[in-house]
Parts: sequence; C-alpha cells; structure tokens
Amino acid sequence: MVFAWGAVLPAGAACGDERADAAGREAAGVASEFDGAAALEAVRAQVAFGPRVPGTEAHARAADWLEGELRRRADTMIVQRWTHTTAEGRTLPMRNLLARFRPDEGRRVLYLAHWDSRPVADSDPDPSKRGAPVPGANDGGSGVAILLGVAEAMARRAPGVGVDLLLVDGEDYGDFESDTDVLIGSRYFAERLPDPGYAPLFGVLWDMVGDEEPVFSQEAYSVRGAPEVVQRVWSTAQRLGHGAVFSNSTVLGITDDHVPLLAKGLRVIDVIDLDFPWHHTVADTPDKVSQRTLQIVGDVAIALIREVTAPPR
Ligand code: 1BN
Ligand code: ZN
Repeated sequence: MVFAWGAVLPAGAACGDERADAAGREAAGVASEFDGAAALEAVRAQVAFGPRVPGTEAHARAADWLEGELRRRADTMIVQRWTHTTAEGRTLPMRNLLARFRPDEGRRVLYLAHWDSRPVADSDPDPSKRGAPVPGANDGGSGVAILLGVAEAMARRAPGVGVDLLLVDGEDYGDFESDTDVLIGSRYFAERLPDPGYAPLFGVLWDMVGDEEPVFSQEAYSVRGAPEVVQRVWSTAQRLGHGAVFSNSTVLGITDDHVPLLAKGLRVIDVIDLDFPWHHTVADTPDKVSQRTLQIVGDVAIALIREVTAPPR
C-alpha cells in the first residue's frame, strides 16, 4: 500500500508574511505543514481495507494499520480494547486509539475522529443497496486522514502544548434515532479518561470534512456546550482566509462523538459538514473527497495547535 507524507514547512516559514491568507501564502510559495495529497492517500488507504464495520476482518486489519501509523509518530499510545454487546446481543470487538504527544504536559489539545464505517447504507437512493455497508471515505475516513496528517506534523516538529489524537470506534454502528449502539467508542472513552483530572484546553471532533464544496456551520450542541471553542476554531479559520468555508450560520444539534465528552465537562466541539450528497450511501467513496478541502481543514487543525501560546510566567 503506497502511503507517504511529503515535504513540509521549513521552521518559521509561516511567520512574518503579510499576505497571511491562504491564497497569499500559496502565492508566496510557503509550504503548509499539512500535506493534503498524503491525506487523500490516507482516505484511499482506509477504504481499500473494505468497509471498517465492527466484527469484520476489514475492521480488524484497518485497526492494526491505524495503530501502526499512529505508533510510529506519537510519543506514546494508549489502546483501549473491549467487547461491546449490542441491543440485539451481538458481541463486537472494539478499539479506540489514543496517540499522545508530550504526554506529561498539562495543557493539552484533543482532536478526535471516528474510524469505523456504517454497516448499512440506509440513506442510499436505491433501496436494493440499503443493506450494503458504507465505504466511509468522507464519513470516518476524512477525519482520520486529518488526524494522521496532524500526527505527522507533530512528529516533525513537536507542539508547544500536549496533543492527544483519538480515533474512536463504533460511532456509526447502530441507530441514531433511538440512540442505540452509536457513539460506542466515545462513550467508552468518556468513562475512562487518560487521567482523573483530564481537561484539555479545547477539543475538536473532525467528522465528514472532505466534501468538494465544504461549508461548516456551527453545530448547536457545540455552540451551547463550548461556545469559546467554536469562537476559537472559526476565528482561526477566518484568519487563514477560510471564512467562506467556516460559515457563521448554525445547524441543529447532531448526535455525534463530542456529545459524551461534553457531558463529562470536556470542552469539545464538532466540525462537521452534513451537506454531503452521499452521506450513508454506497457512493461515499474516495472520488467524493477533495484534497483541497482536506488541505483547508488540516491547515486549520494545525494552526489551532501552533497558536496556543505558552502560559505567562
Ligand atoms: C456523522 C457521521 N454521524 C453519523 N455519521 C452523526 C449523525 C447523527 C449524522 C444523526 C446525522 C444524523
Ligand atoms: Zn455516518
């Protein structure tokens, strides 16, 4: 499987450039720390395992691969493995992967994404396909690609704060309407945080972040639960010249992996673009994921970490 991360920013190259927006940086020939082409390759690599549906061989093989990719970049790893029993009594092997950078640092940033894919394409326009699994290129794959790209950037140049990159399992297994067998990994993590006083400065769930025409609206549970994090993320995106992508519009609350963490008091928001025509269909394939969008989101994700300043002495 071909999967390589390209050249990145020479140290300090992004500083001092007056044309600070995205087009300006590109015109000035300033490389990004985030490699959008490698991120798209990471989406393809995940989908190539087959749908990462809990209980399948593709799920187990993808987990092994993701664990390896994170392990060789992180300072340390925590792997949570357990068995989830569904409402119907099925037992599913589950795995959360937490890659930690500067694990002894108290001031931390948490990013998460779900790595599983949905067993049923229940929104497919063709009823005969609704029993088939979702390939999960955008739904799952794109957020994971962002986290792998951030891991690569952190390995190349250590962050000024602690960084936790969490891949959660079982987000998409069951039924969101009845809240059954969904958000399995984030619920498990929320009950077993890495340490008793675990309280990241801020956290972001990156979900469905690869659409060709991205618009990220402010999601209601995020706005209600951690408004200062929404403000931080959207103002950083605007500073980078992505104000049209990170829109000030709002959308209704979405049952997603940030919800169990917010309920535990963690300051975590959801960056999600649900306006994706292939959501929960068999056509959620890598050709629907845009390298340019991954680049925008990855640049925002890294800028958020780099701009956390040292505490005053
Ligand atoms: C996100 C990706 N979600 C599922 N796959 C969460 C969601 C819940 C999306 C309810 C739409 C409705
Ligand atoms: Zn989904």
